[in-house]
Amino acid sequence: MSHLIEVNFDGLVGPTHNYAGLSYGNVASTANVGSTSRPRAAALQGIAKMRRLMELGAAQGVLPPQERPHVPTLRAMGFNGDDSEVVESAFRIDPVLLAQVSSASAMWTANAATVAPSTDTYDLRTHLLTANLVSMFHRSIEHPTTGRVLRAVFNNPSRFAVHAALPPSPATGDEGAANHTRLWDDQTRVLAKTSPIDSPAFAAAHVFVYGAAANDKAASRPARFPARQTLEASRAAARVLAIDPEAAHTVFLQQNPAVIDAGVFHNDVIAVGSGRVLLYHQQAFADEASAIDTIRAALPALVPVRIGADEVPVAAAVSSYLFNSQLLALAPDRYILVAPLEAEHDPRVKAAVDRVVADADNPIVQAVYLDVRESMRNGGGPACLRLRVPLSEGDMKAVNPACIMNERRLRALEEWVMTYYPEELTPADLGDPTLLRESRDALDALTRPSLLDLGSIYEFQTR
Ligand code: SUG
Repeated sequence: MSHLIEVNFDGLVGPTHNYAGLSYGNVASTANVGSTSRPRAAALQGIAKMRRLMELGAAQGVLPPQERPHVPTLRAMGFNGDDSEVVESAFRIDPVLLAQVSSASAMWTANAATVAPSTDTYDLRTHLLTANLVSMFHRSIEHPTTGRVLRAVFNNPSRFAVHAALPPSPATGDEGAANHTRLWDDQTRVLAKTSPIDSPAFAAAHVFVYGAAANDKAASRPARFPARQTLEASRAAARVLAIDPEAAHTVFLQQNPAVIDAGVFHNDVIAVGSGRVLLYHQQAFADEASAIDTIRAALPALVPVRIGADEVPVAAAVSSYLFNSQLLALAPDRYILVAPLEAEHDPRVKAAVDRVVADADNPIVQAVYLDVRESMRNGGGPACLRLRVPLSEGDMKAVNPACIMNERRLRALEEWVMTYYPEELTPADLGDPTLLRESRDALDALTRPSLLDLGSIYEFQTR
């Protein structure tokens, strides 16, 4: 049994949550472009999800939204005047740019960073690598603030190393934990590592899944949609996280290029793993048999749970987001799958989940379905909304306590949402400087000691 507690840090949906069709290759984002969004409902759905996870026995943290519209980016793109003028003229002259700097995309914290816990690293610290998200402009502007947020939450450098994003380039696209799965044998008691000079002693496997090897021009790659995670970035991530990329417990697997072209823009849209279980679709990997063999060599206790293409076609996996579920390894014989409502509503998908829950050869004993519809309409399911950070008891004490949730804090966040969030947003609303002012008021209140106690993490707070 591991002595780590896995804390899910969910991203709070921001007040400018909208559907701008910004993510080419993300089917839901493209399909819902221009429709009216409901930021208040979106944020409340996110908070209700956190409450439900806590009821199931999971530890829950939170990460704040980002300043949107992001005026510093508009200025860098040549818009001048006071902040209201900057927003108004961007709306008139380049509404696509304004939409890009207005997205609440930081809510999908599975893309915020990649994490290696203190048991697995050379220096006994928890390492977090901020993701550069270079493949989509609207997401590439997140990482400087994300870095400040992570430093304000994991604010003890003797326990946590928060790394700046990898240098941005087409060959170094890094999308964070959405393409990284840590598996461990939860049936074995693991002793804490005591010396920083030991090799990482923990019996955990780190599975990095990449879309393409960018520098190998002969390698296979998707034909239609971008491969957002590169092998080069995954290997660099392992080095930065202080786990050995050459060691047997660190594996790099190629995603099946055909499923990227079918709308699987991250591995967490086609596979989810936790503890010793990997739930995956038959077509998730470029080479299924060798992928499973490689992971088993890294973690002999592996329990692969395979969903066949005849049971759930890839298109149904994408529309239902079955694999974007959270898999909670609550005890060696008690795993719970937390899936989006859309998975319950597709009869084939629901039947596959029922089959997995009934099967005695895996420890998944229950499925819970959640309504995160506002996020789903932009291609973000339950697993996208959370960053997993496994923490020892000592690490846990070093985390900014205001960001660890309890019922009182959830209620305070709900009140805050009700005070500041618009009920509805249309594309035209993004050009209204009132939205900018109200969003800043909301974020300023959120960073205060009475809520998340983060200090000044936004540019508007330090200018
Ligand atoms: O990067 N959607 C996000 C969804 C991220 C989901 N995350 C994981 N699978 N881990 C993206 O494509 C859409 C925004 C818009 O179109 O308005 C967007 O950014």
